[in-house]
Amino acid sequence: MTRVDHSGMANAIRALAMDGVEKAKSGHPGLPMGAADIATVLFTQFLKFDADDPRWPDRDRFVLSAGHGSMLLYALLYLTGNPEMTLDQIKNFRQLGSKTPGHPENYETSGVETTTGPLGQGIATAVGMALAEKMLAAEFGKKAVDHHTYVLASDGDLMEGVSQEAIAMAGHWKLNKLIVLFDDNGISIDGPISIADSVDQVKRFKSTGWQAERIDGHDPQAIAAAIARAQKSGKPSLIACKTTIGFGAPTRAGTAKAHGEALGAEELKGTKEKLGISLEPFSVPADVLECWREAGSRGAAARKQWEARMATLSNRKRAEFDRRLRHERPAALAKALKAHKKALLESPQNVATRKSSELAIEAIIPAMPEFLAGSADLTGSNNNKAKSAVAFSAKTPKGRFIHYGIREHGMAAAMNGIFLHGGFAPNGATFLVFTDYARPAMRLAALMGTGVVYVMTHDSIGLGEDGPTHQPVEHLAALRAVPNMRVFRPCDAIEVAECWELALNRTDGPTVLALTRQSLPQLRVMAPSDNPCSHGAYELVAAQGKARVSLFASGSEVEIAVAAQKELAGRGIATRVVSVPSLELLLAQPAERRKAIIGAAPVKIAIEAAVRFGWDAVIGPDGDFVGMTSFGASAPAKALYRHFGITPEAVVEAASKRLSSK
Ligand SMILES: Cc1ncc(C[n+]2csc(CCOP(=O)(O)OP(=O)(O)O)c2C)c(N)n1
Repeated sequence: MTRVDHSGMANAIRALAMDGVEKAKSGHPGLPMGAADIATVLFTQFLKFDADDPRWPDRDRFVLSAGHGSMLLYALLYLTGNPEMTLDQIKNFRQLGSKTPGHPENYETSGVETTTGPLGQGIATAVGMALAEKMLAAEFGKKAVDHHTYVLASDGDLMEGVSQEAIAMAGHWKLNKLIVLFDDNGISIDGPISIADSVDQVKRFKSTGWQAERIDGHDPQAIAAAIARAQKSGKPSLIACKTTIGFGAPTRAGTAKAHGEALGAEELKGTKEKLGISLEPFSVPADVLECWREAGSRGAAARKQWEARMATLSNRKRAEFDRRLRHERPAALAKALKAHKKALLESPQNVATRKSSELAIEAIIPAMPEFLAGSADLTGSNNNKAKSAVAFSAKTPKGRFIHYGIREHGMAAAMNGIFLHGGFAPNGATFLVFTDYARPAMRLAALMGTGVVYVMTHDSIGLGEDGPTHQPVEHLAALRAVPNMRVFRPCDAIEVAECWELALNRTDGPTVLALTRQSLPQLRVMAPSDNPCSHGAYELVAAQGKARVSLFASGSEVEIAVAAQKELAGRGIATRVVSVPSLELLLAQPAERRKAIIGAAPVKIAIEAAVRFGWDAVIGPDGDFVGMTSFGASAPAKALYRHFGITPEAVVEAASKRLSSK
């Protein structure tokens, strides 16, 4: 550093963090104050970024995994000159509508790569980003893709279980461009972490296939030397940076008191005096700001060089790269699915929907090179690996199927990172019941709006013998309750193709495809270009005459509804069947359409091999529900459907009872 020394620059971060938290009267000053030296070295000497163009595709990614330390990131964005991060935004920390929310939100603030806050998510998401970088570089070459992913992680990040899943994958895949800076301050909310943890993080990471070392996190030379070593490593790197939380605070430094509350006027004054910072709130000396702004524009040259390199690619390759990064789907996708549906109509497939999904994937893959499937060790059961798909590995980075291992949570978090990085449309698979193991990352997907697809097979008691531990009953309702999560439970091969199409074209939020283990008949005899699943539900079988009964069902229970409809019609009771591949999408339709689909039949019955929760919105509190009220049991599927009374006979009986009491 020339005119301004390192500590002057680091202190600018500390000052803004302290003042921002003080004004908001809430927030976390301790981490930004402790990690300011690490961040200063990283941003001024290593991070490849251009503050003027925060979305430049070949920028290095920086993930603040310890999202509670958000003021660190906001201070860096302001100091380096991100056009949207003004000083007023810093002053509005944690206020409604500001670009400085309590925890970093990727959809609120340019320059924030991913939402963080739930500890462990950031580092796990970053693994997905580094994976996407490696795969995209293998496909488009280093001219186009050659950047690092840096993470700042805290004790809490490394204590969370998902971090183990994530680092194990990164080590196994040799994601050597992933560099984690561990803010090793030994303090969490309850006090010193020694009260709850005695893991040697350096040994832990080393045993997981990482390069790992310990340094003094307040020594700029040591930080720089360690990052330089990490950049040369053939493995992902952990740099455990010993720091003092709340660095500089006279009484709170090094204590849990520095973690998550404003310092208060006296402590703040004392800190500023100790560090030689102006007492004027939100003031950054002009020469310090100038140096920071230089750091912010340092990457402009690298960006221009990248643009020059991109200009040497063929027009076709360049256009494809841009399309992929924009998450724009290829024109060939719609054509491929249209042909696939036509073939299904000509030659119906009475197979499990997981198998129909495999058939759809086989049709999709040649049309969509960004399709990136994976499974948490259930590949043969989830049916989402195309025959042609090669497994990804450190040695085969062009492989487009990912064996995530038995790591549902790590898989879901990595998928977020893959999508956020850009260039791929990730889908990941396990059993529906194990969405419980992936939920925190699925929730973040919905919050951030990542267009990922979860291929969730074995979606009910219909999976049979594995029993209640494996049979989801509450999961559909739970997933439907997540805002911006789309849940599809298709009933046959045509609906599966339609739902895949909707899922892949949804790039602003995640989609769950709930698929069966057991075979189902192909019920659909038409595949109109206006995809009926796009409304969430549609009339599959019309009533003969004015309907007295409407049957609503999803997935495997549509077959039951159709059988009941036949029986009721035979008895002269006009009955219609409404297939409901997506309950929440139906409920989100404009009122007129929703009313038309739900209809006005006096008797409404819903059938789903799951709990009733949510269905009242369609059938009303007095409508009949044929489904589950308890956990399942271990037995063949047919026996279970009989045992739990989810049968055409039960539906017919419920309808008859209702009609006789009308
Ligand atoms: C999954 C999850 N659990 C709990 C919390 C609440 N929380 C916020 S910070 C924190 C721990 C703070 O310790 P550390 O990670 O070492 O951060 P530091 O004290 O160094 O700022 C906790 C428990 C959270 N954000 N995410």
